Amino acid sequence: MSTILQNLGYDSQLDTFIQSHDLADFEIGRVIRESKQKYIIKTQLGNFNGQISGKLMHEAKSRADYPAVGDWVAIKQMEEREAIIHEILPRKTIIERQAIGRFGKKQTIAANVDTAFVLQDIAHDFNLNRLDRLIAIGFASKIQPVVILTKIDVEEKSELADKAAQIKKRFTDIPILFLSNKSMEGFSAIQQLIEYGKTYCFIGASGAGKSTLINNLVGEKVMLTKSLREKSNKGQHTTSHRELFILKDSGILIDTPGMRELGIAESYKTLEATFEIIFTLSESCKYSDCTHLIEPGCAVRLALENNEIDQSYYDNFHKMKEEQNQFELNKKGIKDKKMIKKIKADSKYKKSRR
Ligand SMILES: Nc1nc2c(ncn2[C@@H]2O[C@H](COP(=O)(O)OP(=O)(O)OP(=O)(O)O)[C@@H](O)[C@H]2O)c(=O)[nH]1
Ligand SMILES: [Mg+2]
Ligand SMILES: [Zn+2]
Repeated sequence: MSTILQNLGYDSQLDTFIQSHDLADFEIGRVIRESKQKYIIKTQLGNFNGQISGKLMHEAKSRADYPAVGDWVAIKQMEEREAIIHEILPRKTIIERQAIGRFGKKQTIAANVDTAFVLQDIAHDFNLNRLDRLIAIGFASKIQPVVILTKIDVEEKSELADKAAQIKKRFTDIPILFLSNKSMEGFSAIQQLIEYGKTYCFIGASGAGKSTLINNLVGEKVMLTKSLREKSNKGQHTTSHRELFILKDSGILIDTPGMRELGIAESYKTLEATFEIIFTLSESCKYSDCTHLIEPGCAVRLALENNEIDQSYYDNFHKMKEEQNQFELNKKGIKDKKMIKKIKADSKYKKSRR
C-alpha cells in the first residue's frame, strides 16, 4: 500500500475490493474537490482533473451515482493532468440531504466520512432546530456526529453553560466540544480527536467557522474565510465548493459550504435516532399508535408539561416528521409518475406493433 494513498485514508477494506476486482488497468485516487461537476482527484501520481466517463453518466440514475468529494474512484489518465473517472468504488458512508426545492431528490455532500463535525456558532446564531437537522444528517448517514460550539470567546460564560445544557438535554449521547478560533481555547481537544486515516466532514450554517477551523488545523490558509472577503461579498456564503484536505500524520478533513436550508430526506429510523428521547417516552403512551398530538395518556405531552423536554424540541419533532411523510409521499409520487410513463410507453409500443 502506498503511503500517499494511506494518508488519504486508503484501508484494507478498499484494498481487498481492488485486489478482487479487475482494476489493474486503472489508477486509484480520491476525489478531493468538486465544483459544478468538475473533479480533482489525488493519486500516487499527483492530482488530476477528472471527468466522468460516458458510461458512468449514462448509467447514473440519480445524483448519488455521481462522484462526490471523499469518493474513491478508478481513473484512466488521458493527457498530462486530465483523467476520466470510470468507476466509483463502494462507499463506506455517504452524507446526503434532501435537495432544496426539488422534493424527493437527494444531494450528496460527501462520501466515505467517519465523523461529522457539526459546527454551531454559539454567540450569534444559536439555533437548536438547525442543530436537530444537522445531527439528523449525521445519523441518517450512520456517521457519528460531534457538536462543536464555536465563538466561545464572544459569549458570556453563564450563557455558554446554559446553551450547552439545552443541547445536552436533547442529545444524551453526542459529544459536545467548545471552541474559540480566536483564543484557540478548546482547539487542542479537537486536534487530539482526529485520528490518522479517518475522514471528518465539517457541516453547519454559513459563518459557523468551519473554514477557519480547517485553516487552523492545516496550519495554513487553505480556505477563504469571511473576514478576507467580507466587504466584497455581503451576505454570501464564503465557501462555495467542497474540498478535502490531508493533515500531516493525521486525519482527512472535508470543508463544505454553509447550509442555508436543511431538508432531511431520511427514513423514520433517522427520526428515531434524532428524537431518541421522544421515542423512548412513547413506549409509555397509552396508545401504541399515539401521535403525541391529542391523545389522552400521552407520555410525551406529559413530559412537555413537566418541562422534561423543551417545546422547541417537541415542535421540531412534529415538523420533521411531517417533512419526512411528505418526502415519502413525493418519492412515491415520482415512482407513480415513472410507472404511468412506462405504461403509456408500453401501450404505444404495443399499438405500433399492431
Ligand atoms: N470571534 C470568533 N470569530 C470566529 C470564530 N470562528 C470563526 N470566526 C469568524 O467567523 C467568520 C466566519 O468564519 P468562516 O470560517 O468563514 O465560516 P464558515 O463556516 O466556513 O462559513 P461558510 O463558508 O460561509 O459556510 C470569520 O470572520 C471568522 O474569522 C471564533 O471562534 N471566534
Ligand atoms: Mg467556509
Ligand atoms: Zn404520545
